[in-house]
Amino acid sequence: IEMEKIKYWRTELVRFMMAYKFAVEELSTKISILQEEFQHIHDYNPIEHVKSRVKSPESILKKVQKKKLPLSLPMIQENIRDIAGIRINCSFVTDIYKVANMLTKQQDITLIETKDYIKNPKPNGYKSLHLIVKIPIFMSDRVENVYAEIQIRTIAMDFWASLEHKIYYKYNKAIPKELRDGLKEAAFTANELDEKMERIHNEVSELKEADQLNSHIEESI
Ligand code: 0O2
Repeated sequence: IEMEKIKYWRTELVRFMMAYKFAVEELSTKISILQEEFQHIHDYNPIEHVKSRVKSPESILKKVQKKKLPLSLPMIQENIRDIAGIRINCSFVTDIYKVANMLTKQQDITLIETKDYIKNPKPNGYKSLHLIVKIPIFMSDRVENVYAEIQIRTIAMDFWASLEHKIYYKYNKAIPKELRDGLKEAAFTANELDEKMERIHNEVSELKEADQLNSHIEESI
């Protein structure tokens, strides 16, 4: 009987983790399609880089403890919503919202929650757009609707967040004040860079449009 139980649990656990692997794969494919098609139609790619991961069982258990959840698969499935995680880096802030919109309007993606840390940055300076979505995974005998977290940010925001993340863990979650101040200043500088880059990008786009219009006029006369 014990062996039977272990076998059952093993199958269920592997199936549980598989659903998240499939969710990441499904979302990655959706993002690749957007990248390729957008490039073809608009001759421009709003997505610079994509990273994805399935949270490790160790990290899931840590979060279970932190959130004081009972150790049951349905509870984990309902309360830990970032087991499947996708991070998208865009070149410009406006692209972040374009990409978010292109994904959330897809029929099989249900938007559950938006955390806009770009409009409302965290006190430490953290900026990013987080979407909690739900997507169906079609298994052989059932459909699992699983949560996934999509983080969308600029390259500058991502650069900042990865450094802050490293420092946060290096100092065991208690960053000294001078470093915190330094990071806040760096977040401000990253924001300035984002604004400058977007301004230049818009100027170039306007020039390109004017050029196209001019050659169009020249062709027609
Ligand atoms: P890790 O180590 O990256 O996996 P939740 O705990 O997810 O239920 P919460 O904390 O409200 O609820 O979620 P939120 O604010 O959307 O943050 C989720 C993730 O965003 C974090 O995952 C980080 O990856 C990232 N994040 C949020 N705040 C910060 C920040 O101040 N600095 C950095 N560098 N990243 C941040 P985890 O699981 O907390 O951590």
